[in-house]
Amino acid sequence: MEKNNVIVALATPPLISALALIRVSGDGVFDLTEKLFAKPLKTITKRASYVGDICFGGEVIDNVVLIAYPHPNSFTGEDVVEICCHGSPLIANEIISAYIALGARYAERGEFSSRGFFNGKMDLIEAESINDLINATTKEAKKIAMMSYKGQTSKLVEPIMKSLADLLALIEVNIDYPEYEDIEEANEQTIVARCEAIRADLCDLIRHGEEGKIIRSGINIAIVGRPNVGKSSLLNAMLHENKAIVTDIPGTTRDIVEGEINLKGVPVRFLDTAGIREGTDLVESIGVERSLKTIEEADLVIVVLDATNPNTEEDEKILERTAGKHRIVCFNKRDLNESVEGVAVSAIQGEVGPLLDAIYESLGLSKEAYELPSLSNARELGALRNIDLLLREAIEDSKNQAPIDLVAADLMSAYNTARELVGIGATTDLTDEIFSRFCVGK
Ligand SMILES: Nc1nc2c(ncn2[C@@H]2O[C@H](COP(=O)(O)OP(=O)(O)OP(=O)(O)O)[C@@H](O)[C@H]2O)c(=O)[nH]1
Ligand SMILES: [Mg+2]
Repeated sequence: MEKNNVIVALATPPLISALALIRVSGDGVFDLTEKLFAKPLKTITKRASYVGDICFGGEVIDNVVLIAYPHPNSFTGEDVVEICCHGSPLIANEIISAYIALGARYAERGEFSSRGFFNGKMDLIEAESINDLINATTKEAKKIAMMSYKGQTSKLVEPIMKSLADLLALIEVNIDYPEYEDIEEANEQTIVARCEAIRADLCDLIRHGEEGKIIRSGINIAIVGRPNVGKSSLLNAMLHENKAIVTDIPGTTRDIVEGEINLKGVPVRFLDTAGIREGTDLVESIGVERSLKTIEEADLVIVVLDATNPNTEEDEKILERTAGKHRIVCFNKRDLNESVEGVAVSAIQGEVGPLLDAIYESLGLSKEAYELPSLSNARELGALRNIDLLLREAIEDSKNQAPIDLVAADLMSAYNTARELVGIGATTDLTDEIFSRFCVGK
């Protein structure tokens, strides 16, 4: 990405709508804009808004609202212009083309946010949260993303960074001034105790992060069982929609049928699968293969049994196959057998509450998970786990009387990982990877 040159992009979808927003940012954006919009922007010192015509090649393109943000008080930290025009893709294109004709270029994905990050307007966690904010599908996921956007999540990393820096400083002083008696000795006991204390905080962060991840991204649940136990009926009952075909013919479902619900703020995606049995026709056996693959990939498996006949050989096989998975065994058709014990439901009567409760309970979410900021995306959780791994190595090395330099090297890597987590000293490979997941205009 070239730095500082003027970039332009449509920030709203390219559809007919009431209004559209175009963003332009970079050194010289006010110069370019003055060629299209007859207001003196170069002299402004504070954010200002105008109403007027955008003209190019002697023609009026549109009458717009234009907001000018002089640097550094803008989203990117550069001079920025936002143009709110009528929501016609044609008008938006003409304005963007005029800028490009004057020397601007079309922005790459996430380039506005990336510039904001490199200009110190936000750290990496805050920048990533913009994507989470836009992609959140539940109120709860949005709330967690907003906490990150407001910088509360980044603050979680500060105590870890500080404890690591303190420990590194202590080791350094001990190496440099071994003769000093009035400084704490960096012996095995001190190092192990301090590393364990940091690990305890890290483990809390990882636990909260995993809970946050569930609230943010939800979970995938496979509904499996032998044919005709009522898997598709169960899916329909939970979705309150006749999404999957239901018949009394075994082997009705051949492909995966998906549906999503919001379960107390958690996006839960159900995958209804083909009934698992042997010796069927080609299409059905491909369906069965897909069912088995879905079991492997799901976060949680619901094994559906028929309450009137829950112990067939096929049932046993499915129970065996799913034994190692996070699973819930659910008895359907309770209306035909009231005495069945365990998680029992009647899809046909729409009585699926016990199953939904069991699903929610199995997630093990604490109340605070909805209220507290958390480091919950894959990159953040990966970094936390790496720091923990490095700390465990430092503890091991320390206990094995390894040279102090080796212990310090582990701790230094842990410290750098924590810094990179918030974006300090982040490599451009990492930032390119992150910002490329954004949309253009963001
Ligand atoms: N009495 C009763 N019948 C049910 C219930 N749930 C489903 N059924 C009936 O069981 C039959 C099979 O239902 P499906 O939902 O198609 O079963 P499935 O497990 O998806 O079957 P396959 O797709 O063939 O694997 C249909 O006749 C349903 O009406 C229930 O709770 N009670
Ligand atoms: Mg079915």
